[in-house]
Amino acid sequence: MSSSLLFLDSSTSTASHLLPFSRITTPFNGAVSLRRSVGPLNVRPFVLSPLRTLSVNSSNNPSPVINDKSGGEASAKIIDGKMVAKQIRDEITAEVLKMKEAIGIVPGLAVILVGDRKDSATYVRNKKKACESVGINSFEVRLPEDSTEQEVIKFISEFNNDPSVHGILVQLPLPSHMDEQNVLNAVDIEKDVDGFHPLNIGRLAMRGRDPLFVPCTPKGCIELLHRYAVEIKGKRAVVIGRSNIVGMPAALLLQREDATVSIVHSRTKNPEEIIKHADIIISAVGQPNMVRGSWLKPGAVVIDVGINPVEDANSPRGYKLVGDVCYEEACKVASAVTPVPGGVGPMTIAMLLSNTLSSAKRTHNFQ
Ligand code: NAP
Ligand code: L37
Repeated sequence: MSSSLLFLDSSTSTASHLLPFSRITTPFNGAVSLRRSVGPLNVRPFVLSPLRTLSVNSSNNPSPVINDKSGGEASAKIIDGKMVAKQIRDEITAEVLKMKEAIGIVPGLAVILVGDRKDSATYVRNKKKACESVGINSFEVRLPEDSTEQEVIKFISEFNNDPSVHGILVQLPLPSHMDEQNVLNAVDIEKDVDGFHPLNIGRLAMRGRDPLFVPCTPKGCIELLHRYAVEIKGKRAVVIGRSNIVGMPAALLLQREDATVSIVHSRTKNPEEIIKHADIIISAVGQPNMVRGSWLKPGAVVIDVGINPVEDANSPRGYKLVGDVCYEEACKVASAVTPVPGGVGPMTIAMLLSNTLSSAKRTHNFQ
């Protein structure tokens, strides 16, 4: 079976930035978490909003700006994942450079892509580009659809033993003839930057334990809530979807942040009744515009993970991407909403870079 080791990119950025965020250490063993205060958020006065208004702590950096793309009556704030992700990448760029200069180590991320799903190929390409932009080395293995599980595991083992690789990501979904569990179990837990190893997920679920890595998409959702100063503690949160890669870890994370969490899935009866009580909604379903404005509690904060292509004759690609939540309607009811694209997607990639950097730091005991 042929396989190709496609690239090794060792470019590093020399840019040094004024850092917009105060860095704090998360409970997750030193994983980089970048928080800033945001505000004021200009919430509608009649809406009981979960958003707290905090003062901006840096005048030379824009606060995550609140654009109103929806016109008319809409009043929700737009949670700008694209902009926040850029700020995080700038911070990571500076940290990567600092580490290289201090100890000569450059973090490395290996990505394994099996088959030729177009969406997966796009995300992997974006991950490679993001690595380049912050100076992280990237390694990519592309394997044909009909590869065997053993072939995938062979590459994982090589990356497990390669000291220049600090993070290994197997892009999901794998072809249906492979046992996902066998493949994910083969990733060294110390390099499991996707956080999908059962040991990492198990630790995420247990009180008093910390995973080495938190899955990138849910971590990106929580990071957006933090950066927009959305209080989570004591709030009612609903996660729509219970997949291993998004819904389930998102619910665990919200619970760790002291939200009261309900999970809605395909067998839930009357989902709108449950969703209507939520202060915070994270939707990861994969159904375009499923969540209607009338399902939302006024002032709720909506994090829309869904990425759904729908036909669009006006787009050069012939389709456009929409979320799980009807954006125009949500903008009229919610206090803050993530757009699709430009919301959670770019944060997923930023969190992957953050996990890779913290892995390299942990391995080399570099603060
Ligand atoms: P998935 O594995 O297909 O899981 C979908 C979940 O939604 C399942 O738990 C399913 O319930 C539930 N569901 C399906 N139809 C439903 C309905 N009508 N009502 C309530 N729940 C329903 O999908 P995923 O991997 O979690 O991805 C979900 C979406 O997020 C997709 O659009 C994907 O493209 C997107 N995504 C985005 C990012 C990002 O970075 N923005 C990252 C990953 C995924 P059951 O468990 O009962 O089947
Ligand atoms: N870490 N992420 C990890 N591991 C996996 O196995 N499947 C998977 C995964 N998912 C993933 O990478 N999702 C994802 C989805 C969207 C983007 C990035 C990653 C993204 O960049 N979305 C852009 C739009 C991209 C486009 O135009 O096609 C956005 O703005 O939402």
